[in-house]
Amino acid sequence: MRSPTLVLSCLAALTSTVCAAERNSTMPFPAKHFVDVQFTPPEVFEHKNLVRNINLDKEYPREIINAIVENVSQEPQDEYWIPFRANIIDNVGGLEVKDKKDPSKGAFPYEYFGLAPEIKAHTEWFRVKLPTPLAPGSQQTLSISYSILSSLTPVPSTIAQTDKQYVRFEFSPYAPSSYKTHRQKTKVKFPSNDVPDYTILPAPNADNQEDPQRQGSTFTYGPYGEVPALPSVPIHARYEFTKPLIHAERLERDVEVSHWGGNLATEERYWLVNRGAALKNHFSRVSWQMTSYANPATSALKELRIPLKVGAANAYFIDDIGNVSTSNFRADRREANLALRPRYPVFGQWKYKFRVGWDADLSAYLRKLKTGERYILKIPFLEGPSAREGIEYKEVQIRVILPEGATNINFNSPLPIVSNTTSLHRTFLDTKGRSVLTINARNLVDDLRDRELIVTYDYPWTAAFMKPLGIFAAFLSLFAAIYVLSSLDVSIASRKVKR
Ligand SMILES: *[C@@H]1O[C@H](CO)[C@@H](O)[C@H](O)[C@H]1NC(C)=O
Ligand SMILES: *[C@@H]1O[C@H](CO)[C@@H](O)[C@H](O)[C@H]1NC(C)=O
Ligand SMILES: *[C@@H]1O[C@H](CO)[C@@H](O)[C@H](O)[C@H]1NC(C)=O
Ligand SMILES: CC(=O)N[C@H]1CO[C@H](CO)[C@@H](O)[C@@H]1O
Repeated sequence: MRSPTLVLSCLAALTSTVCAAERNSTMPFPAKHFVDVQFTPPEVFEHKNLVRNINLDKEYPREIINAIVENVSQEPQDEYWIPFRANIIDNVGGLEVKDKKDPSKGAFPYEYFGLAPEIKAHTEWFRVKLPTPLAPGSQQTLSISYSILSSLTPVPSTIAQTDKQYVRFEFSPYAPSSYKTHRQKTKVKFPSNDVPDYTILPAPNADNQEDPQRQGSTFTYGPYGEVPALPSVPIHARYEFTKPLIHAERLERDVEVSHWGGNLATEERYWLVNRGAALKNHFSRVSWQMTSYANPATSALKELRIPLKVGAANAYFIDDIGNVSTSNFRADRREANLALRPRYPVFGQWKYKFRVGWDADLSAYLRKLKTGERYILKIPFLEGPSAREGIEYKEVQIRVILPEGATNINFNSPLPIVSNTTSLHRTFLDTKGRSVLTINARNLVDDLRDRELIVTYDYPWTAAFMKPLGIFAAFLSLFAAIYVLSSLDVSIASRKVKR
């Protein structure tokens, strides 16, 4: 059985948005500061040395840049600008800038700067605020990491059912930089040695060798000597990636807290698309079944595994047709794993829409503060599937549905968010309605699934009685109505008898 409150709210009305699985695609865009067309960041820094690693194991290339930054101006500086091509910046996810030598300081805050949409921009920026200004002449080593979503294109764009899939990735041999860089190199780690096509630069690297240098599945572009700010040299590589490119256009995640039932109910609704190469011919189930025993690499999505926290129970998996029985939920004292097998393998360009849900013991997530009536709720920001090939999320909406009477709601997000609202959500038998914290985020990846969202709120003990009282009142009026109706019936019947 699901939590009593969720069942009630689902029964309540088909209009209830807790249960409605309709997609609402309008998503607020991250706040952008507008700059002038001629704008370029002041060149107050230089990179003394820079090493950039691009990892292509997953469907979203992950980049880590380690740069020794020096202030070459006369003043202390605390604004570090990172440029991206305008068509890429919208797909940059999970950007984090830290002090490489002191990661405990945490990620530095940043803001997005660009041109008005009607101007065709070439470059836009993130402006990172350093917590302590860098004194003139002094150095700091920054570690900049991010993923680029939707950046792999299958080439060829159509393949046969059992073919290998190849993808093309466009990048630059130079790190994105608003500043002069004295020495740098870019290491690209491919998922395998099967890289049939890649750019060989016309000039040798700074060590007078061919550029790039190949070593197994790792290619090194550079080292390079001095490179000016905002370098632009597009290069590409095409490599084997016979795995699905799982892209969630949207994820809606509802987490409902029920003090009364001691339950934490989660429901997640997914709109997935496989961005891989389309099938050249019709899908053949016979050939699929014949080859599936050998479990060959495939560009189709066969299964999604969701590792849940120990204690998860009552899992369900429903798609457009209904309950999907080919799923498997294994839960014991050590693990809780939900394996979702869609009804059909999801090949390139196919979509799959479904929802999953489960219950958990609230006490594992909620703590009451010693003083007052304040509670702390710690839940994963993202809890969906974990896949070796990666899963990317364009739009994510998280709704934390708190009990009726919860007030003074605050939260601490482990990831940058786009917007947040707190509103009242009324369901069946609610008197005032429950407080709902809604958080919108974009460009997330499954790598970030262990981050914790912390929500704090006041919940006076009197509020806990509102619910049973409300139900009591509702039943009372229901009985009163039945009584009135039945007495009406009696009178009609008795009149009939008289005739
Ligand atoms: C969809 O978004 C619009 C605009 O933000 C809002 O008015 C509407 O209520 C939303 N619909 C649902 C089902 O959430
Ligand atoms: C859905 O499937 C599960 C597991 O097979 C089953 O226990 C449950 O009763 C089914 N629910 C519905 C509504 O068919
Ligand atoms: C949440 O929204 C409010 C109002 O729009 C805003 O002031 C606040 O900074 C937001 N919080 C976060 C963490 O973004
Ligand atoms: C005021 C000051 O010390 N500025 C220094 C900033 O950094 C450059 C390069 O190291 C020095 O040449 C400046 O003297």
